[in-house]
Amino acid sequence: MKVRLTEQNEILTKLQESIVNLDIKSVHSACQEALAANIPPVEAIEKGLSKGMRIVGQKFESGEFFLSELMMAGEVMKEGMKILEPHIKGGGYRKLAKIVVGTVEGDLHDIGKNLFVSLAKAAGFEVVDLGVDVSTDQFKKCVAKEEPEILGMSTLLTLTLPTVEGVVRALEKAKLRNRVKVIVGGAPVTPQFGKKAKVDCAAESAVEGVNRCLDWAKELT
Ligand code: B1M
Repeated sequence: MKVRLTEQNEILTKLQESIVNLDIKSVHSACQEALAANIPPVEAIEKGLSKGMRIVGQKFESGEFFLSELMMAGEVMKEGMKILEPHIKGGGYRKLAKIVVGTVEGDLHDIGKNLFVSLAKAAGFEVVDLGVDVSTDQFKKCVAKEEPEILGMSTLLTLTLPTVEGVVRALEKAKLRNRVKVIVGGAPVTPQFGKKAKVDCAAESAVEGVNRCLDWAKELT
């Protein structure tokens, strides 16, 4: 058992390092190793790849990495997700509820949002993914048209946090706010921000976010 755990930790470290080293070849092999060692794909993403991304972020902040490295890290992460995501198990499509989701205006980060989408689909939700750089008006119009039970927003930039509050205000103004639960996630999102923005959930991770959506779906039935 001890050996097994050590082996799994080594694979998680390999996943992390493949991101930090911007190494596509090694992310491919480390993801395959993770699957062969029965590491749950979400764990491989959260404890391996995402950890590497946080280190890349720190290197960017300290000036060791530049924008080109940040972009490359995004590509390496996406390669890894391509291998791991099809193995995320769930109940399959059951139309538990409909979720409209997107990354807010001014923000092009989509890896965390895409993870949320994959997990939500695997859990049985119907998902309308609006992509990145979604304007307040697009969110509002889509909520009016699609009538989802849940609206999800992702934001990775401190600068775009106020945009989330703007979307909530726009929903209130259009008398749509009471029709949807609103969930927000992303690196700068905190429970305090969630309260300020008047959202129903400020999720720390995609797993936590989807679990919250599952709780809401149960309340609906
Ligand atoms: Co950018 N970037 N980036 N970047 N980038 C960050 C976010 C940053 C923290 C790096 C840093 O300086 N330390 C910093 C933001 C600082 C801040 O505002 N506080 C930053 C910056 C500054 C920038 C630019 C401004 C750089 C520049 O141009 N000078 C620029 C902005 C472009 C724009 O959006 N307008 C920029 C660009 C980019 C790339 C395009 C090169 C690339 C993104 C590629 C892509 O997404 N397709 C990129 C990357 C890769 C990063 C880091 C390194 C990694 C982000 C990531 O994918 N993480 C990031 C560093 C960091 O986050 N610490 C950084 C992995 C992913 C799984 O995690 O998205 O956080 P994350 O999702 C998590 C949770 O947040 C949560 O679940 C996931 C885990 O389960 N979650 C949700 C997210 N959305 C959710 C939604 C939910 C629920 C949970 O419900 C709906």
